[in-house]
Amino acid sequence: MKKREGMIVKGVGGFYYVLIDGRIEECRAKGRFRKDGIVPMVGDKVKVDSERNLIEEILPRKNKLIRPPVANIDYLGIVIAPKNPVPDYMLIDKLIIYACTQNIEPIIIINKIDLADETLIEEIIDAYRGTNWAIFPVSCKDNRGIESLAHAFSDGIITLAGQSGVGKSSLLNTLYPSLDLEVGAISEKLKRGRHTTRYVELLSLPHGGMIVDTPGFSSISIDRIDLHTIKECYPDFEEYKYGCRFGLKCLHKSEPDCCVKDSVKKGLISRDRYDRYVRILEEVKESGVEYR
Ligand SMILES: Nc1nc2c(ncn2[C@@H]2O[C@H](COP(=O)(O)OP(=O)(O)O)[C@@H](O)[C@H]2O)c(=O)[nH]1
Ligand SMILES: [Mg+2]
Ligand SMILES: [Zn+2]
Repeated sequence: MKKREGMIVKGVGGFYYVLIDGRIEECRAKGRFRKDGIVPMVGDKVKVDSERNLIEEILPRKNKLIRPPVANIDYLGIVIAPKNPVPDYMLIDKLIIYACTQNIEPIIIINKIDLADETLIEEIIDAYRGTNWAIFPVSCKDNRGIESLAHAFSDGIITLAGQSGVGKSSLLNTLYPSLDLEVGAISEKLKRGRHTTRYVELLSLPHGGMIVDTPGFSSISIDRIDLHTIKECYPDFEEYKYGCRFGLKCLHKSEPDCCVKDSVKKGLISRDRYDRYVRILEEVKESGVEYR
């Protein structure tokens, strides 16, 4: 029996559309899955019996998101606008933490650069420079930066997240013009109601890479994350953490002789990023989850 490997790009009414060798094949899942409680997801890498168009096996998942319901996401495009709306930095930092804990690489996308002057954009870049993650200033209005952004995830699957109004739908339309999503003031809720028959789909882009055809979360709760895990999501602290008196046990919060705190004082780590880090630790602690 001939088995080939592919990826589910869409699932509708019991049919799965599997991308195999550059072609999309309509498949069903083998009956056994239902008995075992296995539900194939968009993004799943699968083995297909191509004579019977049957999904025989789902390969281990790297991660599994709920909103949007997609597996094996490689990149989270965190969309920010310099203004209209002003950045919600707490949300941005929480999205970053969420991405890291799911084994997803954050890509910071500053959209609407046509609306702001250099200094405002530099301010946002500065806050995240120390993380070494890719930061892309773009504009859906004049297409600046779009090409380089598209290249950044040409080896994987990306999904977009960020505040309402930052331009997630516009960005999707810019990257994949035939998608033609509604843009503007219509609330996400209203939209969802109207598009009850729409299913999440992975779109293949001309530069390579795939994008989830609907924006993901615009809010996030990270209550259930261990405080030390949160700490690990700050590559901007990385270089300094070995200098703390309590070594790797240091949360960089109220411990004495903390090299991370000293580095904030010296201006080597963004003060705002650090202050928000402490607020996030407090919030998570208040939610009642104890740390080790
Ligand atoms: N000036 C400017 N406006 C933009 C840009 N991208 C999106 N917009 C506008 O911002 C508003 C919100 O965009 P939308 O894509 O619906 O944001 P979403 O809520 O994140 O999906 C719309 O009025 C868009 O036309 C951009 O690059 N520049
Ligand atoms: Mg939208
Ligand atoms: Zn420390």
